[in-house]
Amino acid sequence: MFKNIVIVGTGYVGIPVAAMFADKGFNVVGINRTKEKVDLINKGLCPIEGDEPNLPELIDKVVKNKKLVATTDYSVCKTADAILICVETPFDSDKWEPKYDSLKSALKSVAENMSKNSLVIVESTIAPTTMETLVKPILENTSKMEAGKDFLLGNCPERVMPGKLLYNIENLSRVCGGINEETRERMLQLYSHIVKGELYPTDCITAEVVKTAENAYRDVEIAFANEVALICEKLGINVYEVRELVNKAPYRNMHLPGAGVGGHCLPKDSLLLSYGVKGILTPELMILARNLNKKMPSHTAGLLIDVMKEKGMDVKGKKIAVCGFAYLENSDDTRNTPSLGVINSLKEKGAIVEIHDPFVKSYEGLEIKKDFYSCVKDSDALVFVTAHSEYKNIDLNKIKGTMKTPIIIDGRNIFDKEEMIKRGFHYRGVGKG
Ligand code: SAJ
Repeated sequence: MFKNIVIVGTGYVGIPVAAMFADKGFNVVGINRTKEKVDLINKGLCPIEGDEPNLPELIDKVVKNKKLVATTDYSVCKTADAILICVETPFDSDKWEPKYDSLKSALKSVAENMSKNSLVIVESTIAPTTMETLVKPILENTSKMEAGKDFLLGNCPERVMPGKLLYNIENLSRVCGGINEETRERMLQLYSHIVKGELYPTDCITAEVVKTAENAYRDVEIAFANEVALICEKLGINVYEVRELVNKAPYRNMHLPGAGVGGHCLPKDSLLLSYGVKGILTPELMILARNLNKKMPSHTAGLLIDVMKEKGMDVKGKKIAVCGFAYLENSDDTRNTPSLGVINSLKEKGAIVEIHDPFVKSYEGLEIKKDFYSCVKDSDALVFVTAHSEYKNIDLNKIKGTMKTPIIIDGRNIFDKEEMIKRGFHYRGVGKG
């Protein structure tokens, strides 16, 4: 039924799914617009950063056995039985619209080359109605073929997470939104080769809403935890104790408050969902939640400014070490990292900010230090924004001895307040009054 598969976009979503289909014996071609990435893959190397268990080995294996090849050339779509589109779909919050440039360009190039009876599937996260109002028209108008008749069209949203790319694709359930019954059947046949999780057939718009809603839901849950954290700060209690006891109640699952919400999904998916009803409905809760989560980095920086004010100090000219730049613990992924918000808030007040992260190599010209204790030396304060495991085992006596002033701001409940005060630190934690 399927022999040749083309994956458009070989990033966090495309490269693991390409390697998995290749490992199942399909002839897979990965299309990427940058020759560097294409060359990397054709050498059997993984084109993405970060620790991805088994992915580098799998890519090496399937490239060696010639089941996976990379190219910049879309003509390979001519012989494709299935074409999966896995390109980025960021959201421009200034213009309040998705940035579909990569998606449009990929769709046009696919349509110029694809053959009759191919199955085209969009795995990228898209706003509801995008399949009907953008994807289908571009494919039909460019290919002069009719979706659902001359070729099949579906939306199967990805559910990957950095650090668990292969695991998530293999084990999580997937929603297969097809334009008609035949498409849904073909999608289930295709994905059953690599997905052990349940495959749920539905229509395209339902699949679009499920994907954006599942992440909007998580963003709202985190925002609720952050709001309770702000309340606890004012009441002088510990939100993490509150959270633990709340979650003793049945059907409760209060999330973790913290220094902010980063990543490639949560910061944009509620905006994509609300964009799907632009002009007909203005969702309130999820936009309020998004705005609250966006304020957490500056709130975390504010905790430092407040504690310095209490000590008669001004953050201006002070050396502040921001610990953790990745958006997620023990990861090097920096997309939409809350740390940038903390750093910019402190720099705006004149602070001299140094950045430490054990995993992140570099970021747009910012120097990211690798040696924690040298970063701490002579600092006026440490601000912990990412809960990297390394931070849980630091030598507190050593850092107290080398810091100029022992101020610690804890954005991820890494430390125990009472313990830190006992050791002579001036300590503030998000959600800890
Ligand atoms: N965060 C909190 N409090 C929480 C959980 C997360 O502040 O209780 C913050 C994290 O520090 C991070 C951000 O939110 O900055 C995102 O964390 P995440 O655990 O949601 O990680 P992501 O962004 O990689 O989320 C992805 C999503 N998966 C997909 O979109 C396919 C999300 O829906 C999943 O729930 C998550 O992976 C996962 O747990 O697998």
